[in-house]
Amino acid sequence: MSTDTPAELAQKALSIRRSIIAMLAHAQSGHTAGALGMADVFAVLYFAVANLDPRHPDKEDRDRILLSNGHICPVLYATLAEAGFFEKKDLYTLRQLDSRLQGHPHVGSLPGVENTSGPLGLGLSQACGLALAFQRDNKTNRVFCLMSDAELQEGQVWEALMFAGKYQLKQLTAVIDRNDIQISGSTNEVMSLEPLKQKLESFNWQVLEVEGHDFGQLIHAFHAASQTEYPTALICHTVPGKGVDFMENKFEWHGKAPTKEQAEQALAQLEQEPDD
Ligand SMILES: Cc1ncc(C[n+]2csc(CCOP(=O)(O)OP(=O)(O)O)c2C)c(N)n1
Ligand SMILES: [Mg+2]
Repeated sequence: MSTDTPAELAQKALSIRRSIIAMLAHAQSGHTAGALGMADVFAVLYFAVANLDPRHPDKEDRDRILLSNGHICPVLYATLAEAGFFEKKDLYTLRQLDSRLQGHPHVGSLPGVENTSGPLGLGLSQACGLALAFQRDNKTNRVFCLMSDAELQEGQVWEALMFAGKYQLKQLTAVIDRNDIQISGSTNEVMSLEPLKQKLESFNWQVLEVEGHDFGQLIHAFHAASQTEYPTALICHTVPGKGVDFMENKFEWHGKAPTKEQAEQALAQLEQEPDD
């Protein structure tokens, strides 16, 4: 959308994290850890990488950002509001009956929402379809598919990986939140994914690994993804609950919203300017 500096991106991410806490505390339900953990990746993707225009959310040449792990939609909604796709006050309708901001996103409900998700494992197949269509139409639109790590335990993901490798869907970037948590514990313990990089490479993907809170690394990796003949998997090592000390790296915050008191503590911690 623009070319914000790392310091500006850090400010955007901080604001996104504050919105996530505020909306979840207001709703008193929803998913906190993954949403906070991916705020930096979302800031980079929406504000420094993707071709999008919030005033023209349906413009044809836009890049497509799909959220496959729909449960972290508070970070999607907060980012879209931050970018001006809709008003920030609407964030307080999260999970209300008839709201446009449901607990899992559905396409057509809100400007900027490109796919329906909730059942894990489907988004990469949706993204493959879009990327193949762009390839066949000789269009340059990029397709980004945001995914979680435990989602890779779904068989359909590997069918999509195989498909993208076969058709060399170079416009496709899978952005994997490698936070090593899922509902019931550590992803590595519940069902290990390793060696993940080698597995993805063996499906004919370019695989890049980055620290998911390092704006420079993220910008560089998204650029590298645009320079290859292969689909790219971007493994982002993130800290679930990032920015709030009592939430960080705790799988218990996967699907829990903060109480009013916890939200106040969290917002106090999210006031300082992040180091960059
Ligand atoms: C097909 C399917 N099975 C089960 C679920 C229930 N579920 C929601 S999130 C989740 C896994 C959480 O792990 P991860 O996706 O890594 O999310 P994180 O905690 O890192 O945000 C599960 C099993 C689902 N949404 N879809
Ligand atoms: Mg996870």
